[in-house]
Amino acid sequence: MFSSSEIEKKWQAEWDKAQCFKAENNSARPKFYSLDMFPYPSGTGLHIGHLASYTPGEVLSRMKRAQGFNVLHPMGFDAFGLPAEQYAIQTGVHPAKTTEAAIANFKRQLKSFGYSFDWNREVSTCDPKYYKWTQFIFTKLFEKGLAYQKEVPVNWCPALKTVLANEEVVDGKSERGGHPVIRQPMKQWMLKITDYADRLLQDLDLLDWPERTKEGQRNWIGKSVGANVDFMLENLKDKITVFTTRPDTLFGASFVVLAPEHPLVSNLTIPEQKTIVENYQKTSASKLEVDRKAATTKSGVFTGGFVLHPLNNKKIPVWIADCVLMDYGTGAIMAVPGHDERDFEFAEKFQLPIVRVVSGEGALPWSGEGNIINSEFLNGLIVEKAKERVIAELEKKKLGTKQIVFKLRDWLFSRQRYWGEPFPVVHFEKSGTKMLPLAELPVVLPEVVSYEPSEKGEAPLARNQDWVRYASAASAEKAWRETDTMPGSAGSSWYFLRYCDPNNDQEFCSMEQQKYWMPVDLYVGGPEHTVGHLLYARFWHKFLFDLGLVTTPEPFQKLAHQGMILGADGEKMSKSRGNVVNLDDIHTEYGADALRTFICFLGPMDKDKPWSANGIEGIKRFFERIWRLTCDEEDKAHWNTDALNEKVDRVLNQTILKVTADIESLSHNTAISQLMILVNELTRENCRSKLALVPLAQMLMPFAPHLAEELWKKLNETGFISLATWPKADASKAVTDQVTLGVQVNGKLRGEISVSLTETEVNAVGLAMKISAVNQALGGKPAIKIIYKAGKILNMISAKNL
Ligand code: ANZ
Repeated sequence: MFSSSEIEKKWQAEWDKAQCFKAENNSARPKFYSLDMFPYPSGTGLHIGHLASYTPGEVLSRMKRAQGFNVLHPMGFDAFGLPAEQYAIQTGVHPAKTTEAAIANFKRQLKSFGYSFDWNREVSTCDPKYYKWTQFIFTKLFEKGLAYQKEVPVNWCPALKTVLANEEVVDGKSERGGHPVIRQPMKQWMLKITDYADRLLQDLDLLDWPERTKEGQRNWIGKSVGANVDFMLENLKDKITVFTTRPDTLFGASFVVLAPEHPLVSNLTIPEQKTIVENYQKTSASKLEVDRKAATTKSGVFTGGFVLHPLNNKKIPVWIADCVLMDYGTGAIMAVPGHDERDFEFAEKFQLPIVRVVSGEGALPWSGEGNIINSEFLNGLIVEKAKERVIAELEKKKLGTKQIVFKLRDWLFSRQRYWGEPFPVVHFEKSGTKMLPLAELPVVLPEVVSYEPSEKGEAPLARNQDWVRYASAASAEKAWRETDTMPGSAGSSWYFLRYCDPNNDQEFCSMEQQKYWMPVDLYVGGPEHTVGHLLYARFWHKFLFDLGLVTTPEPFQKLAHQGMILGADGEKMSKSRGNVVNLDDIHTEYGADALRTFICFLGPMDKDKPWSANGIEGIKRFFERIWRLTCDEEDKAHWNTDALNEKVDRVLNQTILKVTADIESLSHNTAISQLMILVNELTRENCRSKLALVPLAQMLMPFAPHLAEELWKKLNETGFISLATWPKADASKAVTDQVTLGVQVNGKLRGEISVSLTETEVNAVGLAMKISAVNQALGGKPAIKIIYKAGKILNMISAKNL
């Protein structure tokens, strides 16, 4: 028997030596760009989830290479991040050191699984040669007005001493570590992703992505079509503008609600209500936005002030409530309790009027279709028509306009951390904030004495005053460098471009290389990146596209997600549950090929699947059977060159067709099942012909490349199986004249027979009678009438039924 550890090492060294997986620039061959989400190189090394993520793209890459494509299958490291920094804070070891060691370990591990990555193109986001270009892209964003600084209430985590993005906060706690997070105003760098909201939404239609992922981005971008409507204050000077998606219900508006931070609150509040209002404002300021959105019980207070309804001038009371968010729409709403559930609850609680303005079968609050009632000139119209009509009227009176609003917020882009890209920014005492020119990039991350932010939340870089003070020959003006760093998602927003041209020191990626390699043909990674990385990368790409710096409007043409590998108990793997599978142990026990193949065989790639030790044993036995077809007990080759019999030839051709199509559609589990059918057939027919064993080994290659190379050798083939031309099926040989025919007795299905399309009636009936259910239904007697059409129908009628 072959020893997996021996053959793994041997072939990995040979592939390396021959540079089998090197992607060629300037090739005349068609390209295939297969991308995986690059890992954060954590100190704990690779786990089985990484394998689940990297194996699908690997299998397809290997087949594409064999099919003659010039395959770009790169790997790199998303190397800035919190764990290395936290470790540095605890131990004083520079994060660059721990990161370097972790990368070396990851690389060794990835290689040990036989992945066909082109390591010549490795990138690491913490490498100054790489982040020079991350900084460059930032300077472009600033030049185009898409990067700006703003005092914003941010999610501040006192324990981590850093600001977190909304996506990094789960239920009011930090995603990493679960520490409490509070709201606090701070000056931050922001990126105007909102300028791209419409295009990010529309271009989703161009992409071959899972529908749920597109839907996730659509909801996150959250486009709402409606109207801004003005309600004048009683002084007739100021006005409150509300945003509503239901202008048709304007006559049902019985009160107006402002966000507690709304600038007109103090204006409207009457002296008697002042203390109540101010206290309410204080409590809501301390709350997180997520909590305000999720609050189940409605709270709010009356300002004592009133506004005028824009169409009938009725007086309407103005309230404040923290369920109205200041940074959505206009920070003010008209409440229509008859047709909005939240407003209904609010009106019931505070005993405010509830008016029905849309007819319909259901009770209030009614959000369905209907005709407008109690609404003057709108009466009788359906909802859609009434929306148009009311907007036209408001526009005429200059009291409202059609309005489109997005949920998407600008991207909070600065962190008060050490281990990230420094900004290419200098603040001049008089002339303001400026970007450094490309010639002064990269701004290399300076050394610091302590990696911890100060108690005030000042970034660690601020402690290296020598570095902070900026001196230039060009100007004597006092100037300071920016001391915040960029978030983790900066470097990962463009790394796929760098792989196309990793050593270019003039440009982040030449147009020539992009024209050939982009867009990515298959991107595989976890669904958890839907509204983070996958949206940010699309935004940067569109921005660069507008500058004429990239060749495609979208970076990732096709996207697939891998499911999770669960513990054997069907639960998520976790240390506390004790159901974690140790990758090193199973690698030693079963080998890389068995692991790769088993991961593919577990089930559909996008589903979560439990680990099973029995299952992987089954894969090992499957390998042994293939080995035995090729070699004898002494591991000597014992194949022949006999012609294939018709049946074997048919199954072989069927297998080539199915495996090729299944790998293409990432249906790897069914491809492996078909290979098992072929192996069964060869075993049953005792077929050891090279004519079948060679294509079998080739189809095994994407899954189990080391074993496949070994078989290739045993079959006396030359070169690498990894590079050999993919087998072609003869489709005419794959068709079978066998059909499965249902057998009916008195019109009721009782069994099935497998017959040729031209089978005679006598033979078909003979076969049918061997089925005991058929025999029983006929009462053990011959049928007295038979309806038979070859390949179509067999119905036998018993005596009683005539
Ligand atoms: C009146 C109305 C009547 C509304 C009705 C809805 C139903 P989406 O679809 O999520 O965009 N709204 C507007 N700005 C808000 C803010 N800053 N904070 C909280 N709620 C806000 O929701 C739009 C609707 O949410 C708007 O339409 C408004 O309530 C409310 F039968 O106006 B509607």
